[in-house]
Amino acid sequence: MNVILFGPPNAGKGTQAKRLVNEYGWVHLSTGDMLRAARKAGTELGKQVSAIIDRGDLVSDEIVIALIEERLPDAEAAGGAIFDGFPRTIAQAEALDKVLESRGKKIDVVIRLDVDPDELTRRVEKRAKEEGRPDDTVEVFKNRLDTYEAETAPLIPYYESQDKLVNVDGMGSVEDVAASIDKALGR
Ligand code: B4P
Repeated sequence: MNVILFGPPNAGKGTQAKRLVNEYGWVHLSTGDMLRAARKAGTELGKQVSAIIDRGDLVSDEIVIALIEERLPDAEAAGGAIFDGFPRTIAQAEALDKVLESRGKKIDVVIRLDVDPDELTRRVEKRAKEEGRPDDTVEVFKNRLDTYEAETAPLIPYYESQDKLVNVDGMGSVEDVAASIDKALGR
């Protein structure tokens, strides 16, 4: 099973991905986590992307596609993957389709978490207190939301045309959203 968790910044993709991975044993492929880990480890890649992440801009397609490709064998061994925060552009989606096809795989379902902008802003403020991520300021969040609308929202018609998009209400509690995702996955 290959599942994409899709939605605006702070919609709860990472929160739900972690739960699905614990429950079903799939591999969690979060490009955000991979980039933050590279920064923490002080690698060349980490240095290259640090300022981009802090501004709330997108890292280049080439970088994130390479990060994902590297982890696909692990996902195949585990019997599935949760793509969290990837793809974020049409170019990333096309590259993912192509690389999966070359391995005899495909995306099965795209879960879109629907959360209104006021709630997204409340979650930024909450996570800023809990985790202190440098990109969790209201100003950076506004840039991230604009970037989402311009670069990532075009993936909605892309996956609709493949008949893979399922909309899930992301406004409820973490447990309610989890139950809706399970239903969408037929679990
Ligand atoms: P990500 O790490 O993907 O960050 P995110 O969109 O903020 O998080 P998410 O939706 O997972 O929210 P979470 O569960 O944490 O990206 C960070 C940066 O990396 C990007 O800006 C970009 O620079 C770069 N990047 C990553 N992928 C890229 C790509 N493919 N291409 C280019 N650049 C890329 O939840 C947020 C908060 O809400 C938490 O505090 C959580 O506790 C809370 N919450 C969750 N669910 C809730 C619920 N139901 N009710 C109340 N609160 C909830």
